[in-house]
Amino acid sequence: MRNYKIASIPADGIGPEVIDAGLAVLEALARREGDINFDVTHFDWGTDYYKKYGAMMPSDGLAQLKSFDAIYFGAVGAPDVPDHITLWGLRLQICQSFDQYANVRPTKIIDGVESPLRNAQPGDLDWVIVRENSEGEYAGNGGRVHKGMPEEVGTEVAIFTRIGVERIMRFAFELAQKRPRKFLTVVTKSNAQRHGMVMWDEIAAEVAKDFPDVTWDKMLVDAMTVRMTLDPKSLDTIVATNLHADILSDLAGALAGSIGVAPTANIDPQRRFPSMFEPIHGSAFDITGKGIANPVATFWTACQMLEHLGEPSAAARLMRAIETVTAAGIKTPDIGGKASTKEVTDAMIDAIKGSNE
Ligand code: GGG
Repeated sequence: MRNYKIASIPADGIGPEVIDAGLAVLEALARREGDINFDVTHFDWGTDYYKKYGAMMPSDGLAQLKSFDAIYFGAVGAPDVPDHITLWGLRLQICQSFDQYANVRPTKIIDGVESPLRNAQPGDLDWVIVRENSEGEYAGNGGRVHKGMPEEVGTEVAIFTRIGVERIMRFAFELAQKRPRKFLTVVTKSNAQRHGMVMWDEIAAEVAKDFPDVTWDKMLVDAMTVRMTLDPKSLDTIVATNLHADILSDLAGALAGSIGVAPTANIDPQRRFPSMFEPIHGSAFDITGKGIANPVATFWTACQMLEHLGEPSAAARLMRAIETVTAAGIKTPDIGGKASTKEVTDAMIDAIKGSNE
């Protein structure tokens, strides 16, 4: 029996609803596989914890997480606490402290889910966006002086380091190399941002020399939104800065049908720390407690987690179950269905139980 220690942090809003669904499906998957087991520990960290204790997680939180094989994360953010406090206090704290510098965001049109793009079919849009996840616009470098005065100044300084850019570029080229099309698009804004972004372009060209079998091109981020919308088939693997990729991946999720199906993996490729798996979507307080949160992104990120743990066949079984359920029309309202979170989850469990070897 292969045993995996999973830290579950559902956190805020619909996070607990989708993580409950994800854990129920993982349990069914473990039973179906027969030789894997998930040993899950729950952490009640998040905004409710913050309201009680003044911090999003305890001061030894990272030490508590360090020995886990993976972290299964829900969503962070609440309407009554500023977003920069909740985000930096938990999600970014974990990503940055555990040097999860590669954020991997696959997007495709899955069976039974309709893209808002006219005539787009499954296969027409099949991308992986690699988001630099440790620095750039999220370096946390900046400050405010003369608060509230007319002469107030606020700075938010993006930091790009050669080490940071080179390692994400190498990761992206390696990922592109493993995909059938072996094609990478490097996104920057190096016309207007003439320092760090020009360095990105230069490092891309240097790293590309080590990957002669990977074809690559460059796009400015504004033009990239047009290409994603009008020519989705022309893209495959994409690498971009922390902020650019954050924005592009929301667009990608929407073009594939809904942000509710879009997964993300925060990876430490060197495996010094646990990696963290979550839906891209946030806490969605507008639908919290209504029982209609789409759990598909949380199931799909569990596939990413299984691949990271070295369980590709279990990951493939789970992905097949997702597409069986969506193809059968068992879908939440955000992707045009009428099913509840529980009905989708129950259908997933049945699909896993009934799946072939
Ligand atoms: N599950 C993802 C999540 O909770 N995201 C919250 C959020 O606001 N993220 C902002 C960001 O990652 O840039």
